[in-house]
Amino acid sequence: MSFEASLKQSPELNGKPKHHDKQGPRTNGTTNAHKRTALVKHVEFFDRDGDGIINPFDTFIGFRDIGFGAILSLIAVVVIHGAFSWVTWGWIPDPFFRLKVKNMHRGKHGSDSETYTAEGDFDEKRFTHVFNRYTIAPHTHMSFSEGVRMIHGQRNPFDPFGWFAAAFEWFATYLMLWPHDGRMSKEDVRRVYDGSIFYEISGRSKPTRHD
Ligand SMILES: [Ca+2]
Repeated sequence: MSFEASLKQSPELNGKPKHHDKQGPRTNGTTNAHKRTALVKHVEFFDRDGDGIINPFDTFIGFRDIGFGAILSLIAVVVIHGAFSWVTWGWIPDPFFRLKVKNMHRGKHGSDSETYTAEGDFDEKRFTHVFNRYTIAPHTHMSFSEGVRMIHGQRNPFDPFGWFAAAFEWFATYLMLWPHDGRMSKEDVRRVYDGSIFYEISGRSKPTRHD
């Protein structure tokens, strides 16, 4: 939801985010089996039976559970499974447009905030940097128009898919949170990244999995 290129000009964060600051080196682009990334936790909410696979109906139910209407939930299914099934599934595309949780980091697209690293970890420093850049002091909340400026500012050139995906994720986040004063709190946005807010909104209990 991603939910964000002027930042590329930032001297502090010029180039790729530092992925290995805290977690140590990774050997390749696959998810570490012993550590669930923020991105995995974000999408696990939709994998109701915990088998690591999300089918389109799971996504529909998940969106309904976090407050979206039937039509918007259906649009989300088409967008998410249409865009990401083939990148997460493997060499042969899945005819049922299912998603594999462990490969969701392959769906990371351009023009986003780069708060998720390439491996799907949450980059706290990056998150705060982006949030502070597009919000007014004391940088505790983000308004709708600030979010729009962020999406606009984070665009990579010639990346229409990324533009669309980032806008889709951001608008979905705003719609889900639907803040009464029109301003999303930083903490709520952070909890979207690791999916914890999905459980709160839906009233669903969190599965007992080891972090
Ligand atoms: Ca499943």
